[in-house]
Amino acid sequence: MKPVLPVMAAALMVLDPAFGAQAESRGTPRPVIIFDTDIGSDVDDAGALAVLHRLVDLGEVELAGVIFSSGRNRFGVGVCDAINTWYGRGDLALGQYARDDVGDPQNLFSRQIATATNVFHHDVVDRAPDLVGAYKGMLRSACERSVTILTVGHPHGLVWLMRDPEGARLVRRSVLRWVGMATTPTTPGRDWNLGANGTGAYMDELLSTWPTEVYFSPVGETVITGNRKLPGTPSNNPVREAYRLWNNALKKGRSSWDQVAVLYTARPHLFEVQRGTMRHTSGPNIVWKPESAGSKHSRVLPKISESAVAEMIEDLMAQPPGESR
Ligand SMILES: [Ca+2]
Repeated sequence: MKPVLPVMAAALMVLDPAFGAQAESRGTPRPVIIFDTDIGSDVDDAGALAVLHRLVDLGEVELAGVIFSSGRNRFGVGVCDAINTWYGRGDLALGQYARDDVGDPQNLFSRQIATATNVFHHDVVDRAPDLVGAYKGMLRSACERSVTILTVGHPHGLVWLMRDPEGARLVRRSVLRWVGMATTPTTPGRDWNLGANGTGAYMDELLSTWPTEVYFSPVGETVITGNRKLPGTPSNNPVREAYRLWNNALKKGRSSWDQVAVLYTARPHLFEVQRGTMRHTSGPNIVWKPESAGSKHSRVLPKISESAVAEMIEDLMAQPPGESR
């Protein structure tokens, strides 16, 4: 997890000793994000981590650490380390799911990037600490109710965290909200993140025990990014390489579900919030019930056009690391 540019990395360290202690000039606390991803199944996770790092560069969020949630292709954590290193944050805390009951085993870019340590100058290939311990370490360092847990993959790690007595205490103390990328079908439908690849077995427990407000972000399928400005970035940018390897997305572009969820955490004024209830029905299927009284669930929908969202995401994905503008 070594930083590739140690001097730049030191200059970029904007994290306080206690995450969340720093505030923006207008007095609003800067969101402290734990990014939980199933990177590898799709490439929008790579774009989302890029957007997140840029938002840290711009001073809009803090990033406490990265969790890789799939147990079936262990190279995803190495891709996370490569991207963190590209952005000068190669020493960022990492966690990884230790079991293999959840996840997508297919390999489209993870192994290629994770093992190319000579190209991307990272040092984690396929091993990181267990995610429960990693989550607890990040939450211990955080101020009260300062943390946004942002899941852009299967969120079963939150179940394991809540089953751990100290983990549950830390969630109640430190976590402000959970933002999750998930579809919100009004008749029962299959969902990749909350239902598929073994995750459905955890959803009843998670949705009934999770103690904070939850914001589900369903938009992104028709927000196409990765094919306009990202191709102009250096060939040793691991995000560019992920898009090149994933079904030639560097030319074709790819949906941006995960980047839209990131955008909500930093720029909520661009989104409309609708109250409702998410329920797991059976197997990989979930259903969204709008306007449920007393619910802690909401869904977030961009108020600006999809083309404007795509342009904003493409800019953030393609801007060079470390520049504040
Ligand atoms: Ca994802």
